[in-house]
Amino acid sequence: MTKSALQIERAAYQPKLPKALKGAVKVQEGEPTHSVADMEEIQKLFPNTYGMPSIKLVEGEAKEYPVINVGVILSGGQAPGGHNVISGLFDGLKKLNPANRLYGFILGPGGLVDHNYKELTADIIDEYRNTGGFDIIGSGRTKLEKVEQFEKGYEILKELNIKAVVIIGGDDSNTNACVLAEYYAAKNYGIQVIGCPKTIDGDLKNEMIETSFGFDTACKTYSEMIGNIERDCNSSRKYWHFIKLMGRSASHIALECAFQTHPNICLISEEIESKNMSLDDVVTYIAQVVADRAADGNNFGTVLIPEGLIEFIPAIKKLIAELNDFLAANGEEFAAIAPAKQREYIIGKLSPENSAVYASLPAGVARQLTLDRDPHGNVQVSLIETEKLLSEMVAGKLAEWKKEGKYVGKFAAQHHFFGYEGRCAAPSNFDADYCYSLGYTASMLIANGKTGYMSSVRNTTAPAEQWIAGGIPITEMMNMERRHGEMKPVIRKALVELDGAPFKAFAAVRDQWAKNTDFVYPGPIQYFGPSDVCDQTTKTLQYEQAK
Ligand code: FBP
Repeated sequence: MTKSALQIERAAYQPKLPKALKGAVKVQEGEPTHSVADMEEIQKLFPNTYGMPSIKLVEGEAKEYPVINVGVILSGGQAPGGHNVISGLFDGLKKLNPANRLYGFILGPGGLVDHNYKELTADIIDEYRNTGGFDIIGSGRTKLEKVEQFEKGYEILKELNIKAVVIIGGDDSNTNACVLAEYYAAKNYGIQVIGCPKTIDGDLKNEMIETSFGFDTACKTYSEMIGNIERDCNSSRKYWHFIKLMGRSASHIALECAFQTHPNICLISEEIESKNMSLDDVVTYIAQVVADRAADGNNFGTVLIPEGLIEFIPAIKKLIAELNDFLAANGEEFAAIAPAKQREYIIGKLSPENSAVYASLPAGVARQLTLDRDPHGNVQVSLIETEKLLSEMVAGKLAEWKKEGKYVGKFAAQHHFFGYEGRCAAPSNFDADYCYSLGYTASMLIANGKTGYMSSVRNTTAPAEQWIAGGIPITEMMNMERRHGEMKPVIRKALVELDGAPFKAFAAVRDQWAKNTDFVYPGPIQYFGPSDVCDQTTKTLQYEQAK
């Protein structure tokens, strides 16, 4: 692999570890845990892994550990730092016993089922230290839920004498990890399963999981680009830039990028839902800011739009819920309908209320809502061009206001979607350290015989030395939700909390950002230089931890 000068320098970076992980480690158990909701159902579904205590890793006495083979899987969307989770896991395993071996399953959970794997040796690991991407073994979205899949996986685990599997993934993938851990425990197969919290979306977090890895780097990468756009925008003063940002459901990425760049508008899906706003309300809000700025002579600005917005507009959310159930039951019949007739077909099948909402949507968006779901049953919101939908509707509203004499300005829009641009960026120092620590922690949970746990590293706004490593039972994060038309146990997504410190801080300043041009241009992530430039965590984490 040809490397850039930065990659060569960066390869030598030694990620920081919490103090407790630097030497021999022992487990300190906390109180038994309960699921966040639906306790009875979750306990019934996970009799072997429910109620386990949370775990803290503390300094212990050196001891000998038997040789163990471990498998690792990268699951779901890419997130900066995945390679460091694997290098931390590898280094931890080798420290426990140099004869330990690590196998990577290729292209996600499918690799386990299809027996597609490779051994990850020191030479391979060294090539990937502190790099972005998941290309060391690739990733995939295969959902592990069927007994045949678990059994196929077990065949290869037995063959390779693998006693533990680490699944690096988001909420859906860690749900898979939990189901797999429970199955192998119930069968007494002697296979441990440990999860690691990954996703740029930032929605896999709770009391014990402060942040998912990749959120830090992805937000900094998007913020650099938003800052560049803002500077361009403030230089030519002739465009409104509509910027959609990844984050399937939650608006954490948009909110964090807003803190870093001070756009004129940042929509927060969770607020739109709680205020029961219609699409027209959202359009009116944006158009009003555009009109107010135009009145001050400013025919330019920036709007940040969370990717999942459309699903949070209550009327559209109801429509999607009915569409999900309908398509889960009638997918084949729908697929057989000629594309030109599909809209009409759906209108005829939905309840009157949802049918009316569906009929009111622009054709492109209506079509996108019926496209294939991902393997977890989610609408693929990254395919819906909300940024164009909104800017077209704002243009329409402004044209009406112009006729009525309520608006005197010029409106020209540019569109952007930042998602894939940030998912494989070289990890920031924070993500490099955090991921390495998560992987290293996973090795220690394995060595201590744990299964059904997620690797956890806390106190992350303090210097890495003071981070607290441990494990949280995955069942603690679970509740029951409707998926593919059925109630399923899943990890509860952490959405933006409207009474949380980050949102409140944003709400207090957004009107000033709307009126004034207070753009911030954060520039690129820095890997070498002063600590207050290179080691800053996200503002979201700073607000959350300050409470
Ligand atoms: P994960 O939840 O698996 O981390 O993926 C999140 C994400 O990056 C979303 O932000 C986005 O909506 C989605 O993946 C895109 O999926 P795909 O990579 O399959 O296009």
